[in-house]
Parts: sequence; structure tokens; C-alpha cells
Amino acid sequence: AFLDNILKHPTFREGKVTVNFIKNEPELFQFVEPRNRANKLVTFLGETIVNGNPDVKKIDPGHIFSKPQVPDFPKMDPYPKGTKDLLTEMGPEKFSQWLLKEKKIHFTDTTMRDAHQSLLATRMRTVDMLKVAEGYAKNHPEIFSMEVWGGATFDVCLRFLQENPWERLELLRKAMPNVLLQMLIRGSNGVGYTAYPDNLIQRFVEESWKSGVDVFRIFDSLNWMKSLAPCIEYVRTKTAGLAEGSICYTGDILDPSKSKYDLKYYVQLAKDIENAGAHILGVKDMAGLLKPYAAYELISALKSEINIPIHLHTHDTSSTQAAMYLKAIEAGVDVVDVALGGLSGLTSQPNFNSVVEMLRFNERENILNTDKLAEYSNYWETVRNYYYTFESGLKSGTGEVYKHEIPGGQYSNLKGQAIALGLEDKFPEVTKMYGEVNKLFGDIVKVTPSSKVVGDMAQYMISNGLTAEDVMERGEGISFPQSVIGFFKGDLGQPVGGFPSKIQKIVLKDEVGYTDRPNAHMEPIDFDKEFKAFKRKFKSGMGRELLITDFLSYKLYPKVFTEAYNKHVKYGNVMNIPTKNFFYGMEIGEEILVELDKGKNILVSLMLKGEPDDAGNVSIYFKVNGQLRNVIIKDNS
Ligand code: 3PY
Ligand code: ZN
Repeated sequence: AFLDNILKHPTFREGKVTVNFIKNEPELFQFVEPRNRANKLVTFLGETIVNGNPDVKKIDPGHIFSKPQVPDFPKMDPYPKGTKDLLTEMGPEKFSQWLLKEKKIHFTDTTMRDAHQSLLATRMRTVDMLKVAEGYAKNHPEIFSMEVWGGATFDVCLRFLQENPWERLELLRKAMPNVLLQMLIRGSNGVGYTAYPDNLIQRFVEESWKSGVDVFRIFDSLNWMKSLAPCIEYVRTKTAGLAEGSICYTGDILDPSKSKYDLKYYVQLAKDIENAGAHILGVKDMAGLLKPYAAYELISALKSEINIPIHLHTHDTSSTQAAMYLKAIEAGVDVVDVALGGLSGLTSQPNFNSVVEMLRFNERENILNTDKLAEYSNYWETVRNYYYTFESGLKSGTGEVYKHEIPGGQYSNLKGQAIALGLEDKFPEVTKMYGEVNKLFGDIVKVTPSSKVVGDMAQYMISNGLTAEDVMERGEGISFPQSVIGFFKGDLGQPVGGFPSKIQKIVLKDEVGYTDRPNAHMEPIDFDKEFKAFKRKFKSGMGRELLITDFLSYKLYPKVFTEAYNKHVKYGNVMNIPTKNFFYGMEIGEEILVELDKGKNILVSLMLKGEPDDAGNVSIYFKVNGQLRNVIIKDNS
């Protein structure tokens, strides 16, 4: 192959070889690497063709995929000035004051984070985002921010998509340098489901900023200031970004029978968040429980009590949340979260395209090119079709959400888990039980990770035929899910009003809970020492040097990172495989172009798939850049 490379090289063919030929053309020596990488890639495709992508539980062989149209944009033009440029110019404090004075309503586009987290179990791949990122930032520089990172995306990138979440962020940053990029961070729980050492969260915030995050939406799953405040402080001291400390909204402030989370409670929490140094107040209505008139009251009260801008987030599970936005905008909210039409509605955010129209000719309208927005909506609608296997099946809005209070981001996931546990038929019972578990646990704020605790308990009770009374009466003999035990111990912090003591005792049995910060029970990380050990442990196989960001991934998700790493060693870089082939394999005769690495493309076609031999091995023939390649895959069926 080496000789072949030399013979085919234009310099050689044109007879211009000099003594420096090899020195000048170092890639001639790299023939083993790309070939190796191409082999890894076809091994991955072969695996998917023979055994399926293990993440895909159901395939519809008749499913029709159409080609998404990428909207036009002025490719040669520089990026128009946007909010990121403003932040750089002004710094976070002045930027926050600028936003507060803006009359028009501003928009955060959640399409690349919460929208697909809430509709497609977070499975959206980077490759589908990158196709439109540059054009979107050039066509719509008026957008306040693009939510692109954090929440469940970090875990899902590594666990299911075989992608490096940091690489996703860096690529999007490069493609959208003019608008603010936003992430969701779960306070002391980072982007995980449990508390981590403080210096890990601090370093995580710092590296997230370096990799491209500008707006840090920080929340705590129990609205606990002791988890929110340190994270706000890290953003203030370790970055030049915006700390958006957030209230998680639950219950109904208009319902006089629900006094735990009333207007007074939210106003006090907002003041605490402002006092902790937040540049923006987030109001995070993760389940879509904030009703229009409640929003008017809440936002009006907050506007008169605090002096930082207010950024409102919701999920349209009930299908009435555009009305809620209207009332919040009337009350003076500064920014609202929306998703492009094709990935909006239901458990996702309200429809961007329609909300822009809703406000047209109003004094707070923000003029955007809605024809262009519609093209992007169409793009996402078509792309969504490639992820059909991850759809939750929810077809219409539901008023039940006011009863079960399941967050939009959890709904599709919970459904997937219920299917995996064989509880699909019982899903309505699971959602009902979710509401009952909430009451049993003392009516808590439910958002990741506290929502996962409630979900785990509900599924556990349905699987075991248990009722709330059973738990209260015979709970001593029940071994509860691990997440439930951790919750009652205090691993997620303290709920508003403390734990109900009877159920806490039933769950913890002889153990005792604690009331200080869970982080206080953790050793800080010795970065120098542990990073070195990490590099020794995972020394080769990545095809590149291991970075501090890899180490952070490992510390947040040791098992998930290790598995992702092992897959990377085996299959190489699979992030650029087209989504259809990544999830559903290839058909005979199909030809795809895959970027192996920057500018290095290979053309792969599937020629032949043999029958399993006696040992179950299947021979698969590909053509890679015109050359026949054979891989042998073990059929696991
Ligand atoms: C997350 O934490 O991932 C959420 O989206 C919470 O709403
Ligand atoms: Zn959300």
C-alpha cells in the first residue's frame, strides 16, 4: 500500500520527486492509520447490519426516510453580530443590565438540547446539528441563545451515541461564534444524577466555558440554595459567562389548597438567587405546570422584587403553554425558551415559529425572518424521522400532567424504561403512581435527579404490585431501589420542609440520614495525581492525546466513559456515519460518504451479506473507496 501511495501521488506521477518528497508528504506514512480507521468503521457498520444497534429496540422495515433540506445561507459572509459579541464587549454584569432594558421579547432556541431530550430521548446526533449550525447562526443572529449542551445530553453522547460531548460543544461553538451558547447544569449534581466533589464541579464549569458555554442555567433538583449558590459562584469566578440561577417551578400558586410552593416561596427563592450573584434569574417550569394566570402573577411579582432579567422555560405537555408565554410576556418576562416547529410541542418547548407570529405587531415583538425559520423547522421535521424509534408515542397534549407532574424531559425516557421493564401496557398506571409517590415523599420538587427517584419508585411499585399503603404499612420488609435510599439519606440534598420522617425511617431502616451538603462527605479530587493516573490507565487507542475534559467525563461517569472508550478503540470515530446507517445499518447496494476525520472522506458501499456459518459468523463485503473489504461479524441472535 505504501508503494501504491507513492506511485499514485501526483508529485511522483508528474516526475517531480526530489529528496524532500517524503519529508514534504508525511501523510504517505500514515497509510496504516486511515486504513485501520476505515476497517474500524466498517466493523461498526457490519455489527449494526448483522446485530443491529443495541440502542435501537424496534425497527420498522418499511419506514421511509426523506432527505432533509439544509436552508441556504450567505456562506461567504462574515457572521453578523450577535449576543455573544455583546457579552464579549460588555462583560456579564453590563450584559445583564442591557438585557433588562430591552423592550422586545428575546428567544432561546432549545432545538439542539431540551427539545430532542424531551421528544427523542436525547438521541439527536452532532452530525445532524452541524449541518445547519453555521447557516442558522448567520441567518438568525437575533437569537438570544442556543441551548446546546448539558442536561442529559452529556450522558447520552457517551452512553448511546459514541460521541464525545466536549467535541460536540467545541464544534457547535466554532459553527456559531456570534450567538450565546447555553447549557443546563444541575448544581452540585453537574450533568449527573448524584452529587460530586465541589472541585470537580468547579473544574467542570471552567472547562465548559473554555469549550464554548456562555450561559449556565443552574438549578437544583430540590431548589436547595446550598447546591445552587456554589455553582453560581464558580461561573462568576472561573468564567466570563452568565450565571443563570434558576427556580424550579412546581405545584400551582393559584391553588389555595397547595401552600407549600406559594408565591411567597418563589419570590424568596428568587431573591436568594439574586443575592447569590446570578446575572439572570431562570424560571424553570420543567413539567409545564405554570398556568397562564399564574405566570402573570409570578412574573409580575418577580419583576417588582428583583433587578436581574428573567428567563422563562417551560414544556408544552398540556398544549396550553403558548398562552402561558403570552401572559408572562405581558407581565414583562425578558426571554422565553422555544423550539423550532418540527421539534416543538408536547413534552418539548412551545413552537418558536408560532410564538414569533403570536407577538407580531405587539409592542414587544421581536422581528425574525419567519420564512427562514420555517425552512429550519422543515429541516428538523425531516431529520426527526430518522429518530422514529425513540419517539415516546405521545400524540396529543395531556391535562394529566397537572396530576402526575412528570417533567417533559423525563416523560419520553420513562416510557422507554417502562417498555424495557415490560411495563408498556401499564404506562398510564406508572404515570399515576408517579403522582402518588410524589405525595408519599412529601410533595417534592421533581426534576433531574429527584424526578428519577420518583420515577424509579413508581416503576418499582407497579412491577411489584405495591400501593402507597403497602409501603407505609409493610415497608420495613421492602428493599427499596438504590436511588430512593440515597435520596432519603440526603445524597441529593434537603427537600423544602425536610423529609417526612415516617417514610424516611421506613426506607432507611437502620441507616441515618444527614442534613449537610452531600459534597461535604466527599474527598476533593487531586487533579494532578488523578489525571496522570487516568492517562496511564487509558493510554492508547483514542488516536489522540487524552485531555482534561476526557478526565472530567471519566470522573462524572466512570463506567460509561470506560465503555465508550473501549468502543472507540474498537470502532474508531463513528460520529460522522449518517444517522440512518448509525441506527439502522445499511442495505445491499447502498453507498455512503463518511468523514473519517477532518477532510478525510471515505466512500463505503455494502456489496454482500453472507449467511451465518455453523459458528454463527457472517461475512460482509464492503467496497471502501472502490476496494473490496471483508469483515466477519458474529451473529448474536
Ligand atoms: C435535565 O436536568 O436534564 C433537565 O432537562 C431537567 O429539566
Ligand atoms: Zn426543560
